[in-house]
Amino acid sequence: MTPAPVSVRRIAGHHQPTRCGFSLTELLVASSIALIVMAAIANLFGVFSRAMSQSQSTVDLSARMRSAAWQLRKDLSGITCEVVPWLSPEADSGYFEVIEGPRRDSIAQNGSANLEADTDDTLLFTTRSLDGSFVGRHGNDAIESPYAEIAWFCREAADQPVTGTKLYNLHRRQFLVTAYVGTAAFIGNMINGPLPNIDYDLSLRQEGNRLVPNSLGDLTKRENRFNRQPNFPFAFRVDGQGRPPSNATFDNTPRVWEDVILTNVIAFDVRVFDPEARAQTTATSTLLPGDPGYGGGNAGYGAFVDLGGGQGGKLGAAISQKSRLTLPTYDTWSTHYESNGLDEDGQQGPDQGADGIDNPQTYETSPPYPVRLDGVEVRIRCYDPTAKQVRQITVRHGF
Ligand SMILES: [Ca+2]
Ligand SMILES: [Ca+2]
Ligand SMILES: [Ca+2]
Ligand SMILES: [Ca+2]
Repeated sequence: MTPAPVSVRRIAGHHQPTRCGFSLTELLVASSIALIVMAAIANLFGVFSRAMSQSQSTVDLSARMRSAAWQLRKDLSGITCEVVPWLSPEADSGYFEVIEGPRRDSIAQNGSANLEADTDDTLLFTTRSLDGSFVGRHGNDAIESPYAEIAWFCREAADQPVTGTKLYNLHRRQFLVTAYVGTAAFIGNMINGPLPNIDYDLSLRQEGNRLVPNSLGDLTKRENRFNRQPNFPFAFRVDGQGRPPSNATFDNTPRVWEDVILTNVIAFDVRVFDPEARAQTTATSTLLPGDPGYGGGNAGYGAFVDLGGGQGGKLGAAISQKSRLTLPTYDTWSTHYESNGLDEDGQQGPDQGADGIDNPQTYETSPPYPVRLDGVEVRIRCYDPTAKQVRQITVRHGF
């Protein structure tokens, strides 16, 4: 069998009309469609990149907050002293101090756009490094010590990226406590009084025109600690806004930012554990002293509270007048005020309590709260202007 021949059909004399281009209408429609598609894609990319940068900034902020909290936990774990007043300088055990500024955590939530809460607390203490030594600068050299005096506090940031919410930088100053004794650099031409010297990461006190390195025992005495006023009770120096002054930081120096451990801070709230403070149970929630809406306790005892916050327990009460301090402060204090030959209370001559009878009632000074401290809680809260989110991390430490 032979295959059937393929028949080819030709249309003779008939030509298809040829097209040389598109009509104007077609072009307009096509380019409009292209524009709409491109706009949609661009929009999609915008959404993606916005979401990306938001989640990235959230991740960054969380990581930075975790790292700051880790440092704070490490510092608190190494505290060199028993947190029980009175401490004797001879015991060479350092100190622990909390200063509660007047701002409260509940301030932020009174229907205000400003999320700034308790940003005026200060935490100061001596600590031992649990992994190796602290390293600091001594001129152009590095020095090391297992001990350091540490200060944590906030200062308003110079640049405010958002309007309506005030952001703070959290500073951590670190001064090595070491038996390193004077070179010529320590004599004569050095810092005077409260100005921190940016070339020396040492805890120093001034004696005449000399700067002398502090031991832990020296730091038990309030007058030798970081950033002090010159007279008893040697309060921590603050500026007109109640903040540590800028010269307590590396701001305005070549070492600016070296002491900033966290930015975008809206709360650095230090609280103390008060075994007598009471929770308040309502129909819907349990409120602790310092929470917005707290109106007095009716439930379990024991809570972290603002010092002097008036919540009923010993640590919520007013500070001892004999401490002569004005801000609620917890301090391990020093026994030497009772035997230093100075008349701190201006009554009955110097050291009237040091008559051989160990009775604190007769002493001329007193720790602001003459009770043991069981623990502290620090709430650090940050605002992320990119993601418009607030994050909080809480560090608790028991003594
Ligand atoms: Ca406060
Ligand atoms: Ca507080
Ligand atoms: Ca005295
Ligand atoms: Ca006296």
